[in-house]
Amino acid sequence: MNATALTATKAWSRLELLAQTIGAQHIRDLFNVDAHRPAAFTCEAVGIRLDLSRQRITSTVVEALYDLANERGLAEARDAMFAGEHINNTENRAVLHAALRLPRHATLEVDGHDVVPDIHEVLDRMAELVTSVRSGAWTGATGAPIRTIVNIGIGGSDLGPVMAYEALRHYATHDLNFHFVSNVDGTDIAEVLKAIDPLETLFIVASKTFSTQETMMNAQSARDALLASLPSPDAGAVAKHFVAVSTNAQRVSDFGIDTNNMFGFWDWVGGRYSMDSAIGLSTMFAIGSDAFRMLLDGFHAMDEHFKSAPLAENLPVLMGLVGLWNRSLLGIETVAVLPYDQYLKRFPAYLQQLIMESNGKSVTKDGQSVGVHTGAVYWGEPGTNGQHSFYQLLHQGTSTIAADVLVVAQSHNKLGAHHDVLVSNALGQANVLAFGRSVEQLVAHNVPAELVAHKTMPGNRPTTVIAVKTVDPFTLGALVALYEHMVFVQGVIWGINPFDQWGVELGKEMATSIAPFLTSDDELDGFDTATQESIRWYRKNR
Ligand code: G6Q
Repeated sequence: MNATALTATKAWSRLELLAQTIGAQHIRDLFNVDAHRPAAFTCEAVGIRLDLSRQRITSTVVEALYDLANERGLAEARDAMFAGEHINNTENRAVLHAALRLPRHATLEVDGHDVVPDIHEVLDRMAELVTSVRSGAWTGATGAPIRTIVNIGIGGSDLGPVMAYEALRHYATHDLNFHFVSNVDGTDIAEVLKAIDPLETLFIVASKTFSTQETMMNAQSARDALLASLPSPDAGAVAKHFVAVSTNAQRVSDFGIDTNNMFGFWDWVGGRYSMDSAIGLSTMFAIGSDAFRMLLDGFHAMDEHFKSAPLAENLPVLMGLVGLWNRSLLGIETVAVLPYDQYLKRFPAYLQQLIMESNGKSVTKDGQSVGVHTGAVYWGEPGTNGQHSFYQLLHQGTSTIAADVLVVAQSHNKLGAHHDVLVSNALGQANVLAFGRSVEQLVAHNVPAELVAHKTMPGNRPTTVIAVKTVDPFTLGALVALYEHMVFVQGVIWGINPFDQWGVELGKEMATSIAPFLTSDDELDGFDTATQESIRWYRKNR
């Protein structure tokens, strides 16, 4: 990484000037000057069409962003990641989620050891388990076949599995039911336990560390429910109804899970980058091992694209740089993720963690202040539902919110005109977000004078349209990898470490220190007065 402060680079000064000129122009005017923007700012690779024409950019801006990428050593940093260097400096770890999707014949040495055979050994064992359960060969403690899969995990051990299950439901077997439990709120597991028969259920305890409070409490409650439902005591029941995805064999075995049914991954896979590791076991149960391989192939194809495509055609680079332009130079704080595909309904939630836990940092890798705004707030809801909810603020609120509009050409559910109407909504919204409606246009349409101000749409909301042919395993893999590498690009330019998450630790420590005081009468002197009062209120009302 180039050690020069970001703001001291030549490209940065140039971009600051461009932000005041081009960045201040209306997208409408940019199109008036150049109607061929869609051709100039649309790129297609790995089945994904990325249209950046409705962004406040020109080729001059993009050139300056490439210069910035070069000055910040983007290509070198990317190569260092793929080579397994310990780029996660605060945890002294390699960052190799891309290794998880390497084909069987590839080789990749990490700290002197080829990891590809290890990765495929786990994938093969996962596939064997899936076949055994789906075929009915694996039975529960009473000999009943498994009809339900419950994934118990949180954060990176939950959001990817949930998102992928929803996204690929069209490809999922109907012979199994799926549930996902994450919250330490007992309601989460309780409602699932009401809906299932533990004797026909396989619980996947997905926890890299096998020590996460939420996951372990939920796993224990699930184990209690299983034991309570047994017709007679059975010391081997837990092993027949629980498997683990973890790196911690001792804890897995202490829980009662047969370590032959433990599926491992490695410290170079971060939680939020792990949906394509063994953490994806529930996904494999749903779609089968062949389709899971297609998912991995989609990830891998995007990895290869990111590694080899020139800057001007490189989707993650373009998306990363334009996102950084919006955030750090135009001051746009948030991005709404708007998938116009019901199967992608959990994609915004997935991206929230991927992007915000990765780039929600304010110091560089060497502990200096970044000096500019970093990680944008990502949030969203599926297309038309959002239109009847928060789009009002997107269109006429006082904040400028950027948007990623996801459009799919072919629906898996061809039902009359539904899909054409859905797509017309996506394109209509992208149009209004970018171009708005001016006073002149309204007057020309004879809008009553007293309503003109109310109906004026400022537009000029930077909007990216990401289009794919259909949501299949390969495309989903490519789409997730696109965002993963976008995050990386931005992290490199900002000079931060996207692969640690120290910000979440202190809250966990505080919760642990508060817990014993909620159920005792101990003095609260060690806490601030606000926490003291809250604890007193809880003691009285619990
Ligand atoms: C993700 C984070 C975090 C993690 C969860 C679950 O990048 O590290 O969300 O995935 O805290 O951790 P375990 O898998 O260890 O239970």
